Formats: sequence, structure tokens, C-alpha cells
Amino acid sequence: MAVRNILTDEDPLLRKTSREVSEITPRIETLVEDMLDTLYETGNGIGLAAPQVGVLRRVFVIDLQEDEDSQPLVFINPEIYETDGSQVNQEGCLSVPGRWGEVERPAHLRVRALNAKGEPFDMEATGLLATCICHENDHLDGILFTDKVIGELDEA
Ligand code: GNR
Ligand code: NI
Repeated sequence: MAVRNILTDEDPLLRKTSREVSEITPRIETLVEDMLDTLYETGNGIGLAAPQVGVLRRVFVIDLQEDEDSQPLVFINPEIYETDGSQVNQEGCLSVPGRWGEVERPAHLRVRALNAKGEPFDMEATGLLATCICHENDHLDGILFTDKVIGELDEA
């Protein structure tokens, strides 16, 4: 169990483009485990991208934690290859504490990635899962939800 520090707002690493993972090394395995520990430690977080813990690699984890036995999803080198429709959701970010705002995202998407074992998978997502996949994928390109907020950014 290793909880890593989550970078916030003005940290320049959050604005960098992350690099692809070429091989699932022990270092990547530890990164994924630590990211899950870090996500669960937040209590209410539903996703976390590697650059948020200062690692510029194309990796993110998601667990909507909608029920007791929800399983985390691990995305390595994700590629959102199809999107359609649109939805607007209130978003927040562990790296932008105390601020929320509405962001438009695709209503439906298809994404392929490698799982924690390096095996390729393909999935479809709608609703909050689709929103979260887009939010995390943006982190890999140095984009924060605040860049995309429609109208006011609400502060706590
Ligand atoms: O915990 C989070 N909640 C959330 C809510 C709406 C849309 C996106 C998110 S992701 C965020 C965690 C986070 O900052 N991931 O990068
Ligand atoms: Ni975020």
C-alpha cells in the first residue's frame, strides 16, 4: 500500500503530455497499484491519471464505486477511437480542489487500451463513465477540465 502525493493546480507537470508505456515493467505495475491506493485514499475520487501523481505516462485508473464490489478499470495507452452525441456534467478534479464546473463531453464513446497485465481490451462507455474516461484522457495531454468549463467555475 503506497499512497502518492496528488499534484494540484499550478504544478507544471499537469500541463505536460504523457508518454506511452512500451512495456509493463515492475515499475509500471507498482505505479498502477499506487494509483489505486491513492484513488481509494481520497474516499470520493472516481478516477486518477498518472500525471496527477507526477508520472508522465499514459496510464489512468477509474472506479466509479457505485456499489460495494465495483472493480477498478486500468487503462494503459488508451485510445478513444469513436465518440458520438453529447452530455453536460458537473465535473471536479482532485488536482483542482474546491472548484467545479459544467463540461460538455460525448454521450457515448469507444476506447481501446491495455489492462494492468498489458492485455488489449476494447470497451464502450456512456454517462459518467464516458465523462470520466474523457477527463482522465485529457490529463494525459495536459488538459484540465477548467480549460473546457462552460460558463462559471464554481468555488467552494
Ligand atoms: O473524482 C473525480 N470526480 C469526477 C467527477 C466528474 C467528472 C470527472 C471526475 S474525475 C475526478 C477525479 C480526477 O480528478 N481525476 O482526474
Ligand atoms: Ni482530474
